Amino acid sequence: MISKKMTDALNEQIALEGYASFLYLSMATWCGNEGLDGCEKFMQRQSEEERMHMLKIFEYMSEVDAIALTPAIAQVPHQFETPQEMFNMVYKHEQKVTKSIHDLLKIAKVENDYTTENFLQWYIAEQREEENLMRSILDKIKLIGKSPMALYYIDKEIDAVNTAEEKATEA
Ligand code: OFO
Repeated sequence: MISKKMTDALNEQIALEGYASFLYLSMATWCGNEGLDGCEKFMQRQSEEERMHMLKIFEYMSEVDAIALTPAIAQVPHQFETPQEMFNMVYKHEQKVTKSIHDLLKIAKVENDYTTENFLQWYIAEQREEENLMRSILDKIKLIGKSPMALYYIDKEIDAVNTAEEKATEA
């Protein structure tokens, strides 16, 4: 059994992951409308992953006899200026999630809640990977610059990330 404080904090994390899933779905849709098919596919997969992160907490809470709450999701933005602005927003959101996971870990440590501490380790590693991925995408976008062909090349680069991730999943 976990504490009431930890239960509430995990429910907040569920809401954050759920928001990320909807935000990334909205971004995927925007990309699709802009003809950025590689980015659309990438953001769809990110959205699915966030849903999976949310569901993992549901499962964990059920295992430790705590009640997980299906969150109300605030309206997400639907319009983005450029892929760069959009990926910047993703990176910021991932940093927010990382901080929130670290805060959960602090609670677990204070409460000697070793079970939750162990559960959170997966998220710590995941956030490190995600932040690194978003940073490398932003670096590439910066390198490509603002030529008339920039959007085309950005989309091609993101599609190469899709292919690499698909291969990694298959392996
Ligand atoms: Fe689940 O927020 Fe990152 O990946």
